[in-house]
This record gives sequence, C-alpha cells and structure tokens, in this order.
Amino acid sequence: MNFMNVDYSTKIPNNVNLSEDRQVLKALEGWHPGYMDWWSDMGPEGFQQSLVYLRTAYSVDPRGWAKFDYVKMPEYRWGILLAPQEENRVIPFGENFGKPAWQEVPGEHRATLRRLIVIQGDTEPASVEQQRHLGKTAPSLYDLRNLFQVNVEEGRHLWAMVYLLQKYFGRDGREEADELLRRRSGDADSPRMLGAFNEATPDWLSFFMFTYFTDRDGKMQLHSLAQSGFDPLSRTCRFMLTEEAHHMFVGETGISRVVQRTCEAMKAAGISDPTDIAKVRALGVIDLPTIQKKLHLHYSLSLDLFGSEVSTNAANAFNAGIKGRYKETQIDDDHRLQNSTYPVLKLVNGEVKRVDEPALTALNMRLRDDYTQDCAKGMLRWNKIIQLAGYHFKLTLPNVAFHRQIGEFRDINATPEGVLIDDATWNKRKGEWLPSSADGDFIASLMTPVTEAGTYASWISPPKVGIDNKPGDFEYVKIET
Ligand code: BYC
Repeated sequence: MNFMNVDYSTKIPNNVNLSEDRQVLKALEGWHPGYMDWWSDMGPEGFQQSLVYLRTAYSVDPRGWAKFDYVKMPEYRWGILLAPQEENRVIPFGENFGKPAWQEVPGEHRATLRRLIVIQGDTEPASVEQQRHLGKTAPSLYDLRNLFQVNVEEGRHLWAMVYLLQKYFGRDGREEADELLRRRSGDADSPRMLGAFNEATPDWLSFFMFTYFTDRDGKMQLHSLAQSGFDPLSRTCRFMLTEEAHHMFVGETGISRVVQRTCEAMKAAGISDPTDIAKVRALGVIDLPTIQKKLHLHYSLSLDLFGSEVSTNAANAFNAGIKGRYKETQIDDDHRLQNSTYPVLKLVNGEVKRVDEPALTALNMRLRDDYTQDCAKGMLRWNKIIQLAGYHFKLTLPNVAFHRQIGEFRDINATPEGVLIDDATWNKRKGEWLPSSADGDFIASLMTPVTEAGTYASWISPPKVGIDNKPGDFEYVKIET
C-alpha cells in the first residue's frame, strides 16, 4: 500500500492498511454508529442537509493533500491519516534518546501514553460541542463554511485518537473510545476533561478568539506529541498539524477582519477616541476595548491548558520519551535536561518573579512560553491595522498571573499588568478586564445571520481572498433546511 495516498474503498478512509487489519477495522466500524449519533446530537445545529464547500484529505503528501468539493456534513469521509513513517527514526529526547522509536506501546509507559491520548482526544469533540449553535448566527457563508470545516476536522482528529486507542490499547482503549463520546462540554455530571473545553463559545468573536488562542494550544501540544518516541502517535500528530494551520488562520484573519471593520467605521464616522464605547457601538461594530476583554478571557483560559508551571507529570513524560518540547529536534542541547534549569514565573513575597527551576519539571512552562511568543506574532498584524487607521490603541496579552485557574497563580488575583490585588478590588474591577454580561448582550445583538453569497455582517470586513481562490460572491454553503 502507498502510505501517501488514502484508501477510500473501506468504510473508514485510511492510509494504515485497515483492509488487512480486520480486528481494528471491526472495532472502528463498531464505534462508527455511536460517532454518527454523537455528530447528529452534538455536531452543528441545523445545516446537516446543506451542501458545504469542504476540503477533504486524499493524501498525506505535504505538496498536495486536500480536495475541495460540496459535501453534506454527515457524508464527510472521516478517516485515519498518519504522516508517512520515517525510516530509522529514533527517540529524540529523554532517557531513551537515540534508541529506535517504538512501533508498539512499551508496557511501562502504557498508562502515561493512554492518558495523554485520551486528553488530546477529549478536546476534539468538546470544541465541536462548544461551537454547535454558531451556524445560526454566521456573519457570512464564507464564515459558515470555515466553521464547518473546523468542525469536521476536529471530528477527524477525534477519529485519529480513537484509532490509536483501539489499535494499541486493547480493551481499555475501546472503553476510553466510548467514553470520548459520552462526556459533554459543560455537562455538570460528565464534563470534558480540561477547563477551557467546558466554557461557552457564545458568539463569533469568541469563536475567532478560540481558534486563535485555544487551537494554538492544540498546535503546541500536537508539536510536543509529534516528537514522541511512540511513532504512531508522532505520525498521527504530524498530519493533524497540517489541518490545524487552517483553524488558526480562521482565528487570526477573523479577528483581523473585526478590527479592520471597527477601524473603518470609526474613521468614516469621524470618531477620534476608540475608547468612546457608546459612540463606537452605535455604529454597529465591536469597540476595541471589548475586543481586548475577550482577548484577556481566551488567552488566560488557554494558558490554563498547559498545566502547572512545575510538573512531575511533564518531567516523567519527557524522561520516558513520550512528550517532547516544541521543535525538539531543532534545539541545540543534550535533549536529556538532567542538569539544566529554566526560569519559571512564581509568586515570591507577593510579587510575580522569575525563579530558576530544574528544566525537566519546568517543561510545561517552557511550552507555555513558546506559545506566548507564537500568540504575540499574529497580534502584531491586528495592531498594525489599528495603527494604519491612525488610532492610538494597542491590543496586548495580559500578564500570566491574570485570571488563572490552574498552577502557581490560581489562588490569587492580579490585574492584566500583573499587579496583585485583593478579592474586593478584583470583584469591583473585573468588569473592566473581562467581558461583562452587558458586553455579551451587545455582541449578541450584532449576531444576526447573513446568508446571501458575498455579503457580510456590519461588524466584520470581507476576507482578502476566498477559500480555494474562489471569487467574492461564491456560494460556500448551499443552505438546505
Ligand atoms: N484543566 O502536572 P500537571 C487541542 C490536571 S488543545 C483540568 O499540572 P500536566 C484543541 C492534570 O490532568 C490540546 N485539569 O499538568 C484545541 C493532572 O491531573 P491528574 C490538547 C488540569 O499533566 C482547540 C493535574 O491537573 N492536548 O488540541 O503536566 C480545538 C496535575 O497536572 C488542567 C493536550 O493537552 C486543566 N487545564 O499537564 C480542538 C495534550 N491542567 O492526572 C482541539 C495532552 C492540568 O493528576 N495533555 N490538569 O488527575 C497534556 O500534555 C497534559 O496532561 C496537560 C497537563 C498539558 C493537559
């Protein structure tokens, strides 16, 4: 079998030779109806009969891997796609550095690997659940299509993790695969595993922030798992990253377009003060201070996804060769980290200070720092738009101590600048920094659907280019109710 191309002859498209792996094929076919039930209960609300202009992977060749066509979402071919196996790949870090990568799960690391795969798998359906109602208020057919593209691909990423569980973890893997369909985002009894995936995504600005900030956590975590000594996990994550890039593009350009529209409207109305919220809102666009509040919220929720700054889980996973660093193979050091340190932000005498910790236990912090740098890059573009429009306003990332629920800063309150404050001050001022219910109501008032091809809601600019180079008036979704 050619591992570059995907076999579409089986019910579950794949490039892992499923037609000759009867046992796993049977397990996956057994899981399929439950997945379809989940998709119909928790996938996008409505639009299931609509034709959506989606890309589907037909190959894992980075030079050309996707085909675009109209598809009804329930007929999307969710498949198992792994990047091609690298010959003689070795474990690139930890105590097993330089040894051949594992093609099977090493017994002593089974529990750790299963846990990481389950956590990764759990986030994928969670995000679809969080976004399921957004189709009803899409600002254009272009955006509606992007939402559905993200949703079907998150569904595929769930399949990717379920394949690993069913192929490599036997009976308990199958049980975990079933549990992934049972938990629900925000459910009181059976919530999703990580905090940010139980939060609401109430409107499209949140959706863009989520795909910018939370999908970017996905990018960092997938990069770390792509380094894994467990080769099937590494290959799986490498292909997932190819799809993930579009999700962050949706977030980055989505926010760019919101900022652009706000600036244009302010300029046209002769508004010189972008913080004059009432005047700006009267124009039917989202004011920059409210965009900043949403940014505070989604960035701080996403920071929590990196776990504690100092973590023995992270150290053990690295030592074992299971989860590496971002771009591990490009780092110039011993890849064992037994004797090195890393500066970690901690609370010292009521102040946020840098303290050197053993590099091994500080791996979550290091990944989080890489993440913050990556976040800052896209923000330069948003600030450029504001600056070019002639406004003195800068969107900024809050301090890492701000609004945290996990790790070093979870029990304290801090301003976005990182100044520690007491509970009373926090309660009095948090509405200045995080979206209030009035902000939410205002944004909700703008969320009316626009379904005419080539037309956009008042609060967002059209994109610069179409998907698959389609013209501006292309009908990305043929709505059928
Ligand atoms: N919420 O040593 P600690 C994506 C738990 S996003 C709740 O501090 P560790 C996507 C932790 O489980 C990427 N619990 O942390 C994006 C542990 O519990 P146990 C998803 C949390 O283990 C958008 C305890 O606290 N992938 O793909 O070093 C759309 C102490 O843990 C949280 C991954 O995350 C939390 N935020 O690091 C779609 C990769 N944080 O076991 C998709 C896999 C920590 O003691 N996961 N805890 O009961 C991991 O690498 C790590 O498990 C974590 C935590 C980074 C999550």
